[in-house]
Amino acid sequence: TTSFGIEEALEQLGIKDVNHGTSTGNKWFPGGEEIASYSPVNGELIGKVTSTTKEEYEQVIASAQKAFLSFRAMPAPQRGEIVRQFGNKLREMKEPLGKLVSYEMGKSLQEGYGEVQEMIDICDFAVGLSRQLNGQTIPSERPGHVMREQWHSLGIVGIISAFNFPVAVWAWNTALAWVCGDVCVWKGSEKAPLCTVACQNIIAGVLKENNLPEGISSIINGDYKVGEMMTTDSRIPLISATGSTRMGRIVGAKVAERFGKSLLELGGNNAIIITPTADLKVVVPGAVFGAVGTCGQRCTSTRRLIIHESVYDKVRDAIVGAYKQIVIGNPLDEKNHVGPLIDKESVDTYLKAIEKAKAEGGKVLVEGGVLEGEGFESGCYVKPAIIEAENSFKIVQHETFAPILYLIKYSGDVENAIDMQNGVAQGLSSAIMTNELKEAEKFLSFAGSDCGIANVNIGTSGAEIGGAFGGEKETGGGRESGSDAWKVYMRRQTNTVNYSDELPLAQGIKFDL
Ligand code: UN1
Repeated sequence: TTSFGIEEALEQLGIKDVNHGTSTGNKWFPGGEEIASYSPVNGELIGKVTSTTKEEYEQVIASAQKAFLSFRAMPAPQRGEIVRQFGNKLREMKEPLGKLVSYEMGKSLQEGYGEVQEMIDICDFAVGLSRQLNGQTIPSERPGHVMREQWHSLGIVGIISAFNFPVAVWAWNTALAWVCGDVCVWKGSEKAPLCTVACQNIIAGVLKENNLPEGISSIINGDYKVGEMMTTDSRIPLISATGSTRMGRIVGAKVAERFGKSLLELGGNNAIIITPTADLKVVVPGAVFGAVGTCGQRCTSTRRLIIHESVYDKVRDAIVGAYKQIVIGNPLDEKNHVGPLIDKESVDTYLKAIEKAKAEGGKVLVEGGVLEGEGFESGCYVKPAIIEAENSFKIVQHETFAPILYLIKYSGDVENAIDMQNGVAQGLSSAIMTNELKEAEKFLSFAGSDCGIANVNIGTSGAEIGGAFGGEKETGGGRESGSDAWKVYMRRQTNTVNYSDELPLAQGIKFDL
């Protein structure tokens, strides 16, 4: 731990050996059971976080309900000013927070910094948005009447996030929710609980400097039972949940049962279609970063390459060749491209997936396996694998959160590739590599990719915050981040005002007394 400035980063972020895992801002609650956080980088204990008790949860919600009443009354641009200050604090803390992300979660330091950069970017976006929460005016069919639409603050937003983006997903939700006048309760991943505490420390400073009450930003910690307190709680009008399809299916049903809104950001099974005119200079880095970046643990990770038979051998050889250049090791060391998987359970899932692919007839082109020896003591470092497969294999249809890339051949027209691309249960991200205008436009048309994200000549991962982020089918249908994703954090109200002396009814209905 002493190397790479980790001790220093933990100190700057206010992380202790045992941290309280429940907070309403500047107030912290002692909590119950401890959750230990071990680094997948070296297997060392980083610290512990106490989990939230039922009584503490009740206090958190009471505090959030109270804060909402004053926060929603604050003009939106003033709330934007708070988010602006938050973004500035993140700029100051980019280095320690990026390091903690890398150390606790295992992604490369560059990607750790990139994740904090996404937080900064969404803050900037939200500041501008705080002056643009515009409604529409609508022509009324009745004389002397006006219609308009207003966007009002929604209330408490419950955020459930995953280990793979342990800080950015929180910011995508909170930065928008706060300018919208909502208050947030966040349950971060129990696999990266120190990231949650570090983020809360950062926002707590901003809230204190502005004399804002407790309850605007709260964190809770624990396993799924703590998450369930939120999903079944009708005091929380919106639950934004990022994670597996398995989790989303449960969360979505629980929230729907009480008529809450949910924003679901679930699994992907993202493919790149590589056509005969694809430019290898673009294909290789796009596909390789997509497949091995974050050790294959992004929901946007590239899982499948659908390659035209006429260029198959050439593309395969180039990708296999590029895999030979990949350096695996401590993600804090910037000479390494790929760090560890999050934990041994993930390693197990990865190994099993390779076995399943082989059993179904897959041909291994780049051998996987677990790395051992010096520097790999945590047991979480694996080799990115490439397997030649069929789209119909059960394992190919499944999202394995690990660096396994399936190569699939297509023949004939691009429509055949699009069918394969769409022929999975998930619908998050997709891409086509082509210099043919017609192929690109077909891919982007209504009859093309069925995903929430469809790219041309770039890979499937690494989306900018300015666009709406999310996907269809088993990905859950939610959209967060840019575009008009803010609308889900507000309630829409339609107003009709009569400024005439008569009371004409809509649809021309006569009702004479
Ligand atoms: C995720 O993996 O949960 O597009 C989010 C990307 C990142 C976000 C990924 N901007 O890869």
